[in-house]
Amino acid sequence: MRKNCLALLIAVSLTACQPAAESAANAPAANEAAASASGTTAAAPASISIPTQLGAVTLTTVARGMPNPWALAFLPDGDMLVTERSGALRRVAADGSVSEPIKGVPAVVAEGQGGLLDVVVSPGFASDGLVYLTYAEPGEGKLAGTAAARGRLEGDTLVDVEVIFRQVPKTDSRHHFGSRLVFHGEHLYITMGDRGDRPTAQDLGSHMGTVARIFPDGRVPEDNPFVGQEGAQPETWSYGHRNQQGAALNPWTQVLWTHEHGPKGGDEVNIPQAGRNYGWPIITYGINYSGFPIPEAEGESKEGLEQPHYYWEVSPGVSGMAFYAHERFPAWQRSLFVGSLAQRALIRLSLDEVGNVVGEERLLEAQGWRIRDVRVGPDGAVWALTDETDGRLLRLELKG
Ligand SMILES: [Ca+2]
Repeated sequence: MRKNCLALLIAVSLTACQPAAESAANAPAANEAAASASGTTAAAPASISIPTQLGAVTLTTVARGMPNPWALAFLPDGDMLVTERSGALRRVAADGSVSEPIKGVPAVVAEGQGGLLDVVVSPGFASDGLVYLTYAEPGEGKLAGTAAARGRLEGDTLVDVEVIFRQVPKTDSRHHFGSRLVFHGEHLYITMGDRGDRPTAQDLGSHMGTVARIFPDGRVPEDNPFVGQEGAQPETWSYGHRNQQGAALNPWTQVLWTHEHGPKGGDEVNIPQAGRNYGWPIITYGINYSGFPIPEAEGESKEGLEQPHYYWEVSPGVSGMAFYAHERFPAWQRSLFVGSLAQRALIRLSLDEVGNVVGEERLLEAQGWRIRDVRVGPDGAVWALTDETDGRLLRLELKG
């Protein structure tokens, strides 16, 4: 008894030394095997049961110890690829073991919000072995810009790496690099941010604040909306976006959905259509972090500018996006999962049959983790990454 009290006392005093969110994050993990900070790790997966609106969910920490993981992708052999913002691309096995960094990954500017960002595997990966990445690419001096590259994964190395897209111009900002990659038929979408320079989101001569649409080898589709327009970038599909860190193809309509960070308030879900202007910074539901209005803002709506499909008055700080269309958990059908960095939760939006948002639920609030990415795996589970120094790969499975 006395020993138990002493152990409890030590546990409480240790907890008290940590920030509130960290201690909340650590609480359910007390019985987990410790994981090393990097390199090859095989922590025994630890599961807990958490209550949700649709019943209990089994939450498993499959891997941890990855610093600030940014994106994950599933390989046909059951492994996953995970990017870390600092520049490492790792292979994570189903048992949670984490590989050394894969060689051949392009150099990145890992400063501010920059670094190694999204990863997706080619729809034809089984035969072409191609892996696609976005990242903050270094330029001359202090310049950096979002770029996309692809390479063939051979063992623990990316070979024949080629840059397929470069956001122009590069700037010395370390903000709002975006970005996500989404395959759609023969095309590839790339979502970006305004690089913290608001007016550029309205400048068709830059890729700032755009969704780009290219072929996977970097060629520009002739039917892109601004092809042939003088002074416009031909890759641009839509513009007037602020910072897009989430995108996915709606599996029921086969149309691209994206989300973007608002300023203080006004995070949005958009359904970007060819050539349309999504308004930033002319229209917004947010204000500056200073508490003052956005200088360029004229209000919440304006003729010729698109309204968001959905928006949050208080910003969750959205990152990662995944539709749920897998047959394994019917109760999750018609859900759209979105990670929240600022409000430290996994958001589940309920969609009706035409895609309107008819409900919103917050999962993982008790854990208090910043959620950077969310995907639905081939197993029908929902997978997520936490944006922490001791980043976790999570698996969520609905019971019953
Ligand atoms: Ca907008």
